[in-house]
Amino acid sequence: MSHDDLYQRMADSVITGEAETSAALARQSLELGIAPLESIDNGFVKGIRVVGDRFGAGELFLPELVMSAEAMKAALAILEPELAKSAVARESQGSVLACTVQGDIHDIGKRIVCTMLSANGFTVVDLGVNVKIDRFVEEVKARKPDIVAMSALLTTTAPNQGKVIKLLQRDGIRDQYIVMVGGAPTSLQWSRDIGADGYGENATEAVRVAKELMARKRARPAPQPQAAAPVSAFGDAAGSTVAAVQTTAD
Ligand code: B12
Repeated sequence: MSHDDLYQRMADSVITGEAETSAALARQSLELGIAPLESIDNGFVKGIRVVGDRFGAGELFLPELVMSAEAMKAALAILEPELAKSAVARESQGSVLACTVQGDIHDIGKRIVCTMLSANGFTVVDLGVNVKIDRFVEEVKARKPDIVAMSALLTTTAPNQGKVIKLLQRDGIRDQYIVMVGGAPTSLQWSRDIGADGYGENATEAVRVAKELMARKRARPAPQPQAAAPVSAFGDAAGSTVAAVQTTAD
């Protein structure tokens, strides 16, 4: 079977919501030496996008959406540990505090982003999904990450990314953090409109943008005392794992 055929079968397994098949295909791809992110992007994500479009068009309903999401997650359960393993021990690239914003329970894409950031040397703390705006701001203040990363998949919840930024501005600490946003309803223009520093269309872009913004931050003159919190405050500087602090907030 060619790689393209395999990718097509991966997409089909998500479309039909066959979790066991998705997991088996994920395993097969690893045996064939295919990079996990290739399988995710060329196979499984293509399938879940088709499902999303059909759901949006009223051709599929919530139970089917849920089954497809389960199939996607079954594949990721096999692939994510391999993604994380691709990490090369190196100096930490910086610390990231991530969440899916209040009102939103989508986390598949955010998890891929967090895993990829971690695999690329960032120390990531993922607060999970549906994280209340106020709580997230409090966590930012307490943990003082280099990067604040917010995911939103619903047009109704994407504005919560902007609300977090507004609260950081209100408290006079906005400039201490790099703010990155992503998720299907967001865009580069959206990130600019709400005053974020960066946007990533996918996990590869998220890593590229995060590294670029960190390089800019490091090139800046001496930061304010609060912003100078050491990355090691987040734990292991190798940053090889994503610390899932809490998976679901109220
Ligand atoms: C799977 C899915 C679900 C699953 C989620 C499972 C889970 N654990 O995540 C379930 C079944 C639970 C679900 C529920 C719902 N869903 Co839904 N869902 C989807 C679907 C099909 C795929 C999302 C996904 O996982 N994509 C694959 C990943 C890899 O892509 P991604 O999330 O976009 O992430 C990538 C990038 O965006 C980026 N990225 C993501 N986050 C971040 C963050 C940062 C900082 C950066 C830099 C980058 C970045 O990198 C990621 C990796 O490449 C989308 C359709 C779509 N096209 O998005 C609908 C979709 C998002 N859902 C939709 C809806 C309506 C709902 C429900 C309201 C349905 C309902 N009636 O209950 C509920 C929402 C409940 C809630 N309060 O959140 C709509 C939203 C419509 C809108 N305009 O707002 C969509 C668009 C479907 C549609 N076409 O109508 N859903």
